[in-house]
Amino acid sequence: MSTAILDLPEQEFILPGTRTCAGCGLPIAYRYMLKALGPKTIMTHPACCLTILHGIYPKTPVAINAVNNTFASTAASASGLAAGLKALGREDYTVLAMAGDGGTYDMGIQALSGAAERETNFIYVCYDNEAYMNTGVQRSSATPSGAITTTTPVVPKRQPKKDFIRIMEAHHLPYLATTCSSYPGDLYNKFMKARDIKGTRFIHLAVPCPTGWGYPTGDTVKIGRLAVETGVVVLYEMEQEVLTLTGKSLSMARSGRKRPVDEYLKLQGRFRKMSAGQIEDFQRQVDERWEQLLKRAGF
Ligand SMILES: Cc1ncc(C[n+]2csc(CCOP(=O)(O)OP(=O)(O)O)c2C)c(N)n1
Ligand code: SF4
Ligand SMILES: [Mg+2]
Repeated sequence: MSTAILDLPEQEFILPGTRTCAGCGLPIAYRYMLKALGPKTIMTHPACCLTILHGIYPKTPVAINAVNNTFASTAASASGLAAGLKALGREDYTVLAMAGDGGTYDMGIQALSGAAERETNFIYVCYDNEAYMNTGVQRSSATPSGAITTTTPVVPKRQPKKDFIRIMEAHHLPYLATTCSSYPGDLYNKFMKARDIKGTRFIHLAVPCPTGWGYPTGDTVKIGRLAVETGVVVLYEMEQEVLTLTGKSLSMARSGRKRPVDEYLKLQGRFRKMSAGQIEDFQRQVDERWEQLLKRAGF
């Protein structure tokens, strides 16, 4: 069961006044993540919208220690932090590495893969807003097919989203989970669990982005919920490689009810050029993945 909002710790680690766009899904998620991980957290991140959230040195709204690293080196930086804490006998601290989809699916994959295979002790979070948002919405390998970006401006992206979660699964991690900023209780539970496990823990965090996705800033929570309710994003976790559906995805599996993807696509400007055939294809891909996950979760 997801933790109820009223049962979450009251201590805040993000103070009012971040520099993200109005309606951004990222600070919502980050707020609950840090409530779960607590003050004994050292984080490292490359250039991305999270850097914007962290602010300009020497001022920051974030009340934990943070390292700003270079793009391809988030996991290498986290490996260094983990080794340093071990040498100092301070393994009571959690090392959190966090990067966007561009900084993970594309540029960070090599360092992350190496560290994960060596079972290096950190939590790695890929927050996925499905494009290089910070530099003006360029396509990444996480951008779904059918989306318009500034580098796919006329003809929407043709290639499907890279299945990065399956790539991370292939590393035999002690803990892997997916979550979404629209479900703070689900998100909180998963970070609490990840905090108490050793080795490389990987969390894929879906965060809607009004600026890059083209929807009104007040609809971020609704869009994230629709992503899950249509099966575009599936909430699950894997402990020692055993897959369990969680939260809304679990209740959808039990009820057998899933909304059509069109309800999610039609609310976002980035999908406005999709043809009926492309929407059908998108639906088919979502259905296939959903069926595979149901099977693996024992439904
Ligand atoms: C090596 C390198 N290339 C390019 C950049 C420019 N850059 C800064 S942020 C960014 C976008 C990052 O995209 P993503 O990782 O998806 O995070 P988001 O901005 O979407 O939050 C880019 C391309 C950089 N800082 N370093
Ligand atoms: S571009 Fe998107 S992800 Fe980045 S701060 Fe703005 S709303 Fe958030
Ligand atoms: Mg991104």
